[in-house]
Amino acid sequence: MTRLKTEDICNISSRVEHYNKRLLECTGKSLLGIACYACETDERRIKPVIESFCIHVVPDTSGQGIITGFCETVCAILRFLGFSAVVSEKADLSGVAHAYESRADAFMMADDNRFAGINLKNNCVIDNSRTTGRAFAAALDLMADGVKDHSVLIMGCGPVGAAAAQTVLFWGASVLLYDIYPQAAQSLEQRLLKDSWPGRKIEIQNDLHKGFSKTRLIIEATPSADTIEDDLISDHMVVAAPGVPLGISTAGCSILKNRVIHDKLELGVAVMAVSLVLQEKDLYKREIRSRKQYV
Ligand code: 2YC
Repeated sequence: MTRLKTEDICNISSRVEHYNKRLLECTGKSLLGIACYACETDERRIKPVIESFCIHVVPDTSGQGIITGFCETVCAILRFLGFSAVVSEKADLSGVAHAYESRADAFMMADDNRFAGINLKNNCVIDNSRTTGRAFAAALDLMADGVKDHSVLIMGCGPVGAAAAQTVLFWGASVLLYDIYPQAAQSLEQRLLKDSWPGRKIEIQNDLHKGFSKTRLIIEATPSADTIEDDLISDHMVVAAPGVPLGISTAGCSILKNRVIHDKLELGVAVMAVSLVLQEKDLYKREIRSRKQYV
């Protein structure tokens, strides 16, 4: 998991409107629209609830401590979506206790290992890695006019890539699993094969060049830069890239134009927030069901 730096996130708040417009150009949906699509719900159902849904973003001083601007950026994304969100004046347990005492609907918090949202009414825990994988799978599905019956190359088989793989499988795609550490791809393959995916293939793809020749649909979820070299980028490739740093160069992005989506917080936070509102009953239950098969 890449730890964000202040310079990674310092422009997000001021550019969220601009990013929203880019998402509309690339996918036909807004940040909220993509989040609802990822959660298989409808904006009309969510919008009436959002304004009164209060989320506290609680600073966490443990481990390597506070990332300047992190909580404020998460809060700005939530407010852009229409949520009643605040950065807690208190950190750590004091901030969590304050969220309960002020009857917040949920709180979000990130230490060095996890970034999670917790619904204080039903105790649902929403994990950023899972929501980020789901969010970028949704963005890919929208940019590609549907992943169903296609293969998707999953670059990076960590928690984000795993969630993206599961989501595109849900939506009828086959997956090619690539990781710089073959055992990471093998372990994800084994976990995914515990579910049944009739008519879909789950294959390990050790050779990236071959992977790019097999499919134009890519989830780039690695923590490395320059994983997709410019000369491998074709003008019909579609890339959803949750990996930090972005694995594609500026030149590569100008070849892809509206067929590449990347951000460092926005989409994952948006799906966290919608998932918290949804009470996660259906999605949560389905994930629990499938997670039982993963453990
Ligand atoms: O400011 C704070 O409260 C810090 N404790 C926040 C630490 C976040 C560490 N995690 C990350 O940088 C990112 C997550 C946003 C998702 C993956 N890595």
